[in-house]
Amino acid sequence: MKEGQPREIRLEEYRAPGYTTRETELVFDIHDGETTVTNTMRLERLDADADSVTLDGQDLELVSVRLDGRELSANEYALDEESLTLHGLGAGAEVEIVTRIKPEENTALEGLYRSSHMYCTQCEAEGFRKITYYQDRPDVLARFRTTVIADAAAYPTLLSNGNLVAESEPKAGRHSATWEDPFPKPSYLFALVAGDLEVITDSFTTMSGREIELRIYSEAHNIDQCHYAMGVLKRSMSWDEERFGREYDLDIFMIVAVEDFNMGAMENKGLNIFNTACVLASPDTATDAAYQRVEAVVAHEYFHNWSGNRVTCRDWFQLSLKEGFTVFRDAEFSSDMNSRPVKRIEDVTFLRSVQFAEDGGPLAHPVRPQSYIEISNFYTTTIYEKGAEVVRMYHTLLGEDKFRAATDLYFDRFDGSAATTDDFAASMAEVGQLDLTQFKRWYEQAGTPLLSVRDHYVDDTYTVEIEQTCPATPGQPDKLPFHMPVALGLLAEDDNGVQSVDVGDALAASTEQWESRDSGATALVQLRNAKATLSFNGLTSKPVLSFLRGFSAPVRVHHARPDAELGFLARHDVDGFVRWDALQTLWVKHFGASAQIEGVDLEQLVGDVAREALNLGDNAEAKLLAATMLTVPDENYLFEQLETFEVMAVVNAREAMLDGLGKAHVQTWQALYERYGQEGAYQPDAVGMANRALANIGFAGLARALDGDDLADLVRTHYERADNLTDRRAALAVASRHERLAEDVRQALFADFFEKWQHEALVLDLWFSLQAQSPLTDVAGIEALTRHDRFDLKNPNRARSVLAVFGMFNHRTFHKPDGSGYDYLAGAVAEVDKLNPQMAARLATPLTRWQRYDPARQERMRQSLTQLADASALSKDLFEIVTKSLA
Ligand code: B3K
Ligand code: ZN
Repeated sequence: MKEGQPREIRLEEYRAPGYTTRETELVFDIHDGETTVTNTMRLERLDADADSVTLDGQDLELVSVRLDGRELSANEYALDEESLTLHGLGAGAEVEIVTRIKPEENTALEGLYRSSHMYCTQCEAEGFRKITYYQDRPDVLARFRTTVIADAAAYPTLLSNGNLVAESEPKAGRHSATWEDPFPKPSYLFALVAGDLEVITDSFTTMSGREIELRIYSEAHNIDQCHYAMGVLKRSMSWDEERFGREYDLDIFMIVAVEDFNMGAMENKGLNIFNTACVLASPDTATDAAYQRVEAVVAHEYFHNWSGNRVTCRDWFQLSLKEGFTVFRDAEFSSDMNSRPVKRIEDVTFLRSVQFAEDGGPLAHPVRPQSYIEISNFYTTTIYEKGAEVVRMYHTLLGEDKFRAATDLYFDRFDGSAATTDDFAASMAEVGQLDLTQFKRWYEQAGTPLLSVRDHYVDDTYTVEIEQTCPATPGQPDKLPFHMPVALGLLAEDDNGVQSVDVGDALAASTEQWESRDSGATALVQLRNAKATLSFNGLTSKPVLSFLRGFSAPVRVHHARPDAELGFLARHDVDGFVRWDALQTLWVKHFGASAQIEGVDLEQLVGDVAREALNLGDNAEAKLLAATMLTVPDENYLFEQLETFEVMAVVNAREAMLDGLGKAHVQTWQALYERYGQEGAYQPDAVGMANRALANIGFAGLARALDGDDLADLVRTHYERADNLTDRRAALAVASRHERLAEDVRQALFADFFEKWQHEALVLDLWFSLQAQSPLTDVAGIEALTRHDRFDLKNPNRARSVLAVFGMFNHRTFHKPDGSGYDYLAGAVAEVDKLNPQMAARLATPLTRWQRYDPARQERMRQSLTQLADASALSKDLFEIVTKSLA
């Protein structure tokens, strides 16, 4: 530990601040090598007993402190490594603090730092304290006025939050700009940018007729790739008006793209700062997945203007209040823009592969955690994605109209203030007329609940029994039952084909409250008890249960049932999610220990879906759904779904299955490849994406069936005729990992790609990442990638393109039984920790999942973690992750 024994912060210790800051005036005097920050705050007493205030500060050089205009001498305040305490403030005071910082040396990318030729900030959660001494907590909301002064030639663009109120002409080569943000905000939403930037502009007229100026800034070489994001921004603005009644408030909205950024993007008021990976897009530089990421992230950050900025969080334990809600909002937006069932399937895939792993491992924590050492470690899939599932459950329980009324109430009631997840729940309960006391356990108890389902059919009566349990998690050995919505339906087959049973009519007895949805096709059961029983009457044969439609609650399901029922659901259910899910259950069974599937021929089922996909015309939604059905679950998904497994057995069985499928349906793959591979000019829309998805499934299937020159020709041709990165990537992905492809062909393709795209940082990231995840790349190969002269440990995108990708996706090398993969990652994490603790803590994630592997691997993973803990002085970030995962 660099900073002594780390302090644990606990929710129960929350105290409202004794003083607040009403106005904050900042002046940044930027010089190369050093920036001076003058911070003038108007403090106001909130608690009559308070007389002193402790300001947070880290890595700052304190130049001076003034209280009501008088400079204090050093014995008039208390200063330590993390804070500055001032006394005798009375009912209110003006405090002026001058600090000096060195953004050029800031490799942690927190606070004010330099990225390529520009200066930018990242303050959430606790980066503002690296700029000046301040009450760096989200429940202190102030109006900010910010002046930036810098060299006029090197940094012509000077930005901060709010509206531009003054600009100076260059004097002695320096100029300034002053920005004023009328909306009170916590320090984590502060932002500043100074650089030589290009801009594209547009405008949006709000529902009340106000004209908003929209600007996206980037360095000159990226500006052509900002237009797609501008379109997304405008669609997000109008969607938020329609769906949530939320109108934008300032006169200007800006996005700035920066190359060095720890995460995806940041919702600073009126001045969103984006990782280039989440804002740039063009056919040659962004895959379809990247376009979708840009769409989701631009929308997400914009939506934070209300869910996060206008209503913020009282403390960081409430993080999911803004993140879970905003992820729900962006998911709804993406569903409305593209395909609802496919978006749902993608989100559930991610939840099951990543969040379930977290929730079942040593770092499991509730959606509202009880304590933390470093808040940066709590920007997790539990806070974000499980948090979004909790919001989705409110939506399901209340229905769209009441949910909307409840969010209106929440925004009205808490506008301009800092709220809690309890406040959110109270708005939902009030409008929905629901008692949500039990529901709130979703915020308190960690772990993924398990629903064990049993059903039987006797004398025209079909009975479903559901039992819920939740495994123990660190610090929480016993769990109480959750309140959750379970959507289910019944299918029956008769002479006329497959019918949906009217469950509204048939559901005769239930131990739980329920209601009919989808005109009787679905029953929405409110599960509250540990055990529930539902009986359906008047059925002439045993129906097929379609359970957890739309994935109505974030749970695992165990249901011992005939495989044939799963095959039936995969073909016939009305719910796209359940169709996909039934097939996944079969896959998991296939790759599991027993591996015996009866009554369904999986290979044939896949072949049928593929053949049907040939005749879907331009129905983008059906084609995208088919593409998800044709995607065999990846290893991380399987690792999370299987109870016991051996890594290489799963990897090898999966490869064998893909080879088998390739050979079994050669003609169909060929037909898909040809049918959808030549659908005219590139379009980044749903139809274009669906066509590329199916064509590339055809291409990959075909490649599995070929070898020698045929294989080389196929891959080369696909690569050469590609007019977009999605197809080019598909060709390279096959090239990177196909064992039967000649080495010289593989190398020639990668060399050509490098040659052509090395000037596009994000494309080069892909070049690194495809090699890092290839099972053909061993540890020496990973090391060689990190020695490449274009590798850069300080750039998070580049570092992750090798190190994160290696630990997450290169199972063969990472999990090599001798433990060399684990040791390598641990060593790399220690190195990164010296530069960028937040990134180091993230990169360690694959090692923290040790519990799910076999005993020998568990032991080796723990050894690597222990060595990491012992060998170096860890940052607070990494210390927390390593010690908790070893506990
Ligand atoms: N709120 C930011 C995340 C900040 C992470 C700080 N370590 C991005 C987002 O969720 O929108
Ligand atoms: Zn967010």
